[in-house]
Parts: sequence; structure tokens; C-alpha cells
Amino acid sequence: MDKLIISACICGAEVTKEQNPAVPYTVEEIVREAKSAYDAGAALIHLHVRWDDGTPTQDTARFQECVDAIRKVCPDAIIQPSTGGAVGMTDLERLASTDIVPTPEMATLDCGTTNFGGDEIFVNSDNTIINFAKIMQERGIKPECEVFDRGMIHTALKTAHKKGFLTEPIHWDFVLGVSMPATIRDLAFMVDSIPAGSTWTATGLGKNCWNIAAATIAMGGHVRVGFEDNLYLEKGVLAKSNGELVEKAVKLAKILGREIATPAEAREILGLAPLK
Ligand code: KMH
Ligand code: ZN
Repeated sequence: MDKLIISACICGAEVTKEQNPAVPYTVEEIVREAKSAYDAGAALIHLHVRWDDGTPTQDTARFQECVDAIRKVCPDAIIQPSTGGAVGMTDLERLASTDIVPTPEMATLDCGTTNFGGDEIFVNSDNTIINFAKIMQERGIKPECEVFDRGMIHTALKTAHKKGFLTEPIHWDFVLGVSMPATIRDLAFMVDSIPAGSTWTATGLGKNCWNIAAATIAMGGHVRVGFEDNLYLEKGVLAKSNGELVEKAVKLAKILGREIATPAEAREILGLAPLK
């Protein structure tokens, strides 16, 4: 089994300080959270950014400022900007996170449309998926295919992959608990549905974080934890930092006999070029 890549989704676009005061908004807070996750063993930082008042933004300059500052304290971490942004943003707005310098090694590629609660709909048409994949391919950015239900695997394969803009080996991230239930049966169905040779990460939202993490570690996948998906260390106990969530994932891996991948090992597993 490969070593375990831990991704930390430190910020997200939806969670707020009202829910957990440690949710980062300012550049300093985002750097603090990235460092806590990296120091605890995260090789990859999945990044959303906010304005100081907490409003999510895909503004290139804000991403640049955050990435440059994170780089100073997490020199070799894989930093993966979100191209999902927040519900309601335009495609152009969402892609602005990838315009930073140097070009990011990875970015997310959302593979379908999902209900995001209430009247919120996260829209990713076939043409959006094709266009994002094409742009990422042109720029040498490896996509992480964000998949919220089984149909999105099929969508990614029949659109961007079929057109040659998404090439194998594909890296997938199964986000369970939004539209697809976060059960181990559902996780197994997803893993069984991706092309041979793919790599995959999984995350369970909220209270489903830890059972999905444990199953994923045992199944040979990679794990994502962080405030974007879950604010709690255990029932009723808010995590004080993203680092605490990563520490718990490291403990689970130890119990289950999986070694943790360094950023260099994560690059090798994901097929990324080594850092120069
Ligand atoms: N905030 C969600 C609407 C991604 O990062 O690519 C989209 C999201 C997925 O978080
Ligand atoms: Zn995200």
C-alpha cells in the first residue's frame, strides 16, 4: 500500500467563525492554519481564501498573497487552489485562483452539479468541466477531480477524459455526505467505479469525517480533513486548529499501520514533478 497522503482543507468557503472561532479569514490566520496542518503531517493544502470579513473570494492577488505567505512556513507543501470557490461564482471568477505565479501544481476540478443545501446549487455543466480541464492541461496543472456522487465519475470520463483533456492516471477526491451518503458501502462503490491506476482521496463531511477516514486508510486511499469539511475533533468538541484534525488522522494511520507520506512522497504518488 502507498504511504498515506493527508490533505488539509483548512478554510473552505462556507464555514464561519460563528461555527468555530478558529476558521481562518485573514492572511495571517490562513497561514497559521496551513502551518498547523503541515507541522502535523499534511502534505497537501487544499486552499480557499477569504477577505478579512470572511467573504469567500477567488481573487488572484489574494490567492497570491496567501500562497506566498504559506510557502514561507510550509516550503515543500503541495498547495492546491480551489477552482470551486463558492456557490454562485462565475467560471471566470473561479479560475482566477490558478493565475498565481508560479502556476500551481494542482487545482480542483469539480465534476458535476450538486445541491448545496437550501436553494444553493453548485453548478458545473459538461462544458464547464471540459473548459476547466482544458485550461489546466494547457497550464500543466494536475486536476484533483472533486466528486460528490457516483454520476460525477461517469461525467468526468465522458466529457473531459473522452476529449483528452483529463489524462490518466486520474486523481479523484470523493466528498461524501453532500449528495451521496457518507457510508462505507458508498465509498466502496466509488472506489470500484474509477479507472484502474487512479489515485483517490476521500473525505466525510461533519460527523462522518472519522469513519470515512478510518475506512479510507484501511482501503489504501488518501485522506482529507480540515475545517472545510468538519469542525469537530469528536462529538461536541470543536477542533482548535486544522493541525488537531491532521494529528487525529495521523493517529488513525498509526493504529492501522499506514505510514504518512512526506510532500516529496506525495508528489511521487500523484505523479507530480519533484520540487526544484
Ligand atoms: N465550496 C464549494 C462550492 C472545490 O474546492 O473545488 C466548492 C468546493 C469544491 O469547495
Ligand atoms: Zn474546496
